Amino acid sequence: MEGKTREGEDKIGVIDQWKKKHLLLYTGATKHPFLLTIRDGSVDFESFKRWLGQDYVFVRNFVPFVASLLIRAGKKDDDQDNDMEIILGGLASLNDEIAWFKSEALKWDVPLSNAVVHKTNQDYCRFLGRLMLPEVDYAVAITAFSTIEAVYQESFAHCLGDGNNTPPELQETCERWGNENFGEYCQSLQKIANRCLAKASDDVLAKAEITFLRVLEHEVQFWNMSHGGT
Ligand code: HMH
Repeated sequence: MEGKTREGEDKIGVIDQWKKKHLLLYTGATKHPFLLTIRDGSVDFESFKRWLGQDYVFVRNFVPFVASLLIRAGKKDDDQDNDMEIILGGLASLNDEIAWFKSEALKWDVPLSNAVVHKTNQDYCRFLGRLMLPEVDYAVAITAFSTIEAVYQESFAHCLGDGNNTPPELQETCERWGNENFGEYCQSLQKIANRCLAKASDDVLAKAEITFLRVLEHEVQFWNMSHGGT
């Protein structure tokens, strides 16, 4: 079925199918015990500070990855779907995010320069680097991008949901990724991914599914690292 649109899969979308199929892992990434402590207020602030310092490093590696997608979106001759505008918006919000990390780190007394980069984080950043290689299909890289953003959106939105007891100091963090605008942006990314995957060959589709799973595993590891310092 090379190059052929997958009939009947358009309604739910490939990404949502994979979320269902791999629900246990998806839930592990989006309702991780670390996030549940932020939600119920029992969070260890040392863990939060560890997350903050490491995530700053991650985001600095994430920017070139997103920039590589912007370049690829600009080269596509069938970009009638505004991929460029959506990815550019993502880069703009990453610009804000880096500034936010810097001011938040000052507040929490977390050193950002010369910080030791945890092995878990290094592995995740290397994974991002590999996704920038020219042989990686746009559909595969966009799937990773969409999933990376969605995990944070769902994780932090859950901390803001009914019955939460999030510490006031962490409210802003949760809103950064849990807010409605960020949710809509994630929906747009998922739409791009679904559109690419609907047109993808079986081979690319299989690679994208593995990449989806790898992202979830890296996200779980990242939370584990923050939570327990493992
Ligand atoms: C580890 N995953 C990680 N950090 C982030 N900032 C995001 C996803 C979302 O941008």
